Amino acid sequence: MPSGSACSRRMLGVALGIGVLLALVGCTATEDCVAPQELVSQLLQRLGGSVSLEEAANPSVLLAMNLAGGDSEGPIHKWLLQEIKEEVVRRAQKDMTSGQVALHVLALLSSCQDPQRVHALEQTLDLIRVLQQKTDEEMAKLEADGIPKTSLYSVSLDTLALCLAEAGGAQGPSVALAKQVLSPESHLSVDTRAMVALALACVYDYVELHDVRDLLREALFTVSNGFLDEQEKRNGMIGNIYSMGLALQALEATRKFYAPRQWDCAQAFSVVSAHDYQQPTAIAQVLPALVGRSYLDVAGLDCAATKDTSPNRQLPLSPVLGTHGIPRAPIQVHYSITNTLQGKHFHYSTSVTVPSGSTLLRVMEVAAEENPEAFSFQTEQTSWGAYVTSIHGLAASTEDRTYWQFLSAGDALEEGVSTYKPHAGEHIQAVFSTY
Ligand code: B12
Repeated sequence: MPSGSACSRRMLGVALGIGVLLALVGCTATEDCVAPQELVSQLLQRLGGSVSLEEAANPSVLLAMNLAGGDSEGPIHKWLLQEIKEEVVRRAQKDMTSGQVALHVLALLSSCQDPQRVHALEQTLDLIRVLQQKTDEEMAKLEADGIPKTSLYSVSLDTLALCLAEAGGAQGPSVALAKQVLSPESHLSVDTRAMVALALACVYDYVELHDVRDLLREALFTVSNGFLDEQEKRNGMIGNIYSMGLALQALEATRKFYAPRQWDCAQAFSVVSAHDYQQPTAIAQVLPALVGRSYLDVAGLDCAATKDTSPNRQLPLSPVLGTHGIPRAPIQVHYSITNTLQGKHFHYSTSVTVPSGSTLLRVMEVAAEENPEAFSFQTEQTSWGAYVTSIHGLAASTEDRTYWQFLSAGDALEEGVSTYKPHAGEHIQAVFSTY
């Protein structure tokens, strides 16, 4: 783990609230970008507490714990690692997307495991081979149709994982990704550009062909300077609060591509530390950046020190925090669903009453209880919470690149339905859209 900078140690001495701590940051961009240990420990603890025996193991969580220096001999680590190995042996070939396979590869590498030989359930799997096959399928579709099978974000994850595992097959996709970020027609999100930058920064160090190196350097220069410009213009913010983790990791990993320009990391850190991240995946994306690391550091972890011992099943279960017994005032939320994209068009509106502090998911459930004909819907559990797959019988499709988008007063929500809490009188729209 990198040693704390002089500035973070100075701040630690001042025992104040976390937000205030970082507001006091007097660090300059020349000092290490490391957040106060207190903030890091709090987020690590929250991450550990999120791990539950009832839910699927989240590879991003294991990856972040390993990068942020959590106790790799602890029961949570061991349980996550064992579950992740079993999960890939069971599911990788059959029903994981390329990006999910890549995330599992990163998690295994960060735990000093060889992804080419994953032993679990009395089987051995070459997960790199699976990743190469799935990446080939993404690339075939990208070359034929101009869009990958899943998303450019996933293709970037694939490229990063292949590169960090020092397996073949990262260079082709890296060239395609570089062209995408340089194309004036492509409007990639901050999250996607950040993941592209991480992948390209890894591949860059292995490439010998001058043309390819030049292309990657130009793409990395463009993405990183774009982030620095946006941070300057928007007072520290790059994208939204949930893209900050990956954007900061990318700025950490691409320093040589924007040098001699400097990064005011203290300004960016003050934005993320003022936010109270709750979702495990959100914490997992921001934590590496807060300890001055990025996913690229998976390759440099000290694996000699790690022993492979059998998993300890005594996982302390996270306490379930409830709000039982606290009466909450009822609020009214307006909710509408619209499809003018596909098949028979429809539009339904309703107003529902829920206790204040309820999630949008609760609003949708009440609407569906009151009028199932119109408002019934389906969700799938993902690492970011409940993803709405279908409303009024109309299902999103990866094939057609359609999804149910959620908006409030015309602006896309920055959180999903199981996290977002509408306020009294708010108008929430679900609109069937393309991406
Ligand atoms: C690609 C992407 C999408 C695609 C996914 C489809 C596809 N085929 O790829 C589309 C465009 C459909 C999408 C939709 C939404 N997204 Co999105 N998405 C991403 C992105 C860029 C990458 C996800 C990914 O591929 N991960 C890698 C794979 C391997 O992991 P995975 O777990 O299998 O990924 C799946 C889930 O993440 C799921 N998913 C994608 N977005 C969201 C959002 C929520 C709330 C949930 C529960 C699931 C989910 O789709 C992925 C592919 O199957 C992330 C960025 C990030 N920082 O993670 C944002 C991100 C996860 N999305 C976000 C949001 C807010 C949304 C929307 C709620 C936006 C809206 N206003 O409607 C909707 C979801 C609405 C719904 N129906 O429930 C936020 C979530 C923040 C939060 N705190 O919850 C992120 C972090 C972007 C951001 N910085 O704001 N998204």
